[in-house]
Amino acid sequence: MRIAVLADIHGNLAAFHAALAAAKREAPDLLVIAGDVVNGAPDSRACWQLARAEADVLLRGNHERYVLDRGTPEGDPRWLGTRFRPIAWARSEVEDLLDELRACPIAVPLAPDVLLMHAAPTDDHVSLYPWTDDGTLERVLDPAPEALLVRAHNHLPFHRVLADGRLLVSVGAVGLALVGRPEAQFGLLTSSARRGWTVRHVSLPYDVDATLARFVDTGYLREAGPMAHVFRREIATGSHHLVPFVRFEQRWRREHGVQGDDEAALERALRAFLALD
Ligand SMILES: [Mn+2]
Repeated sequence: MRIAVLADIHGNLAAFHAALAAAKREAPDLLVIAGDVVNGAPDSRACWQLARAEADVLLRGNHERYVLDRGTPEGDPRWLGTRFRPIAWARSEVEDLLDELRACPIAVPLAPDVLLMHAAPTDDHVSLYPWTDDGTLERVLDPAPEALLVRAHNHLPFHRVLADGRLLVSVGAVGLALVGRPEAQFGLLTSSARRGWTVRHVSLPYDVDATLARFVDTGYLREAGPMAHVFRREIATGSHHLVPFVRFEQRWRREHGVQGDDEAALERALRAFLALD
């Protein structure tokens, strides 16, 4: 059996097209998409519709939750502010598709011995890394008895045999690679009687300029403000910008005595941040 696992598309349609074409060339028995299809790059709607059409199994991730919860009692009221305008954009893209997003699970068994998750069996947001300690892995993954646990979420392709012999596979990101270069990544799982489950982490070039142009052409860059610039730069470089910027901004605000959530302050922080690059 062969399973292609795509995830973390984040509205990046050019990367999604490239990963889909490469995955289909492998003629997998199942093509599955493990969440975070929306938010980041501007094409949340096109990506969601393509995911729904192409995936044998479709999960939602924490970014689908952000979009679903925005402006509802479940949503964090702070998220109505300037820095979360990309989520407002993504929500407006899929406003008539919210029931579809809501209907997707965060984890689902693919076969008797395989569990597909966005991040963890009962949590769409927990971070697991190659260096995460055994105790944390055991606690987070304990509810899952399957021999093969497949997840995404951290945009970092790795796999690891757990202390109890289960195989944990974390696939890379289709649309927001964070390995130091822009590329589309997905995972290819193969089972054989002789070797059991094995994984191949695939990465391939895609039309990055096409995605960067969409930020301008759609009006997203103007509409969603400074945080859209941060996403754009993350895609252009294939490296962490969002989390480092948020940390930088907190420190910068303290040092400059800046209060409030206005766009001008956020833009000044962004200019200061990018000057450090
Ligand atoms: Mn995620």
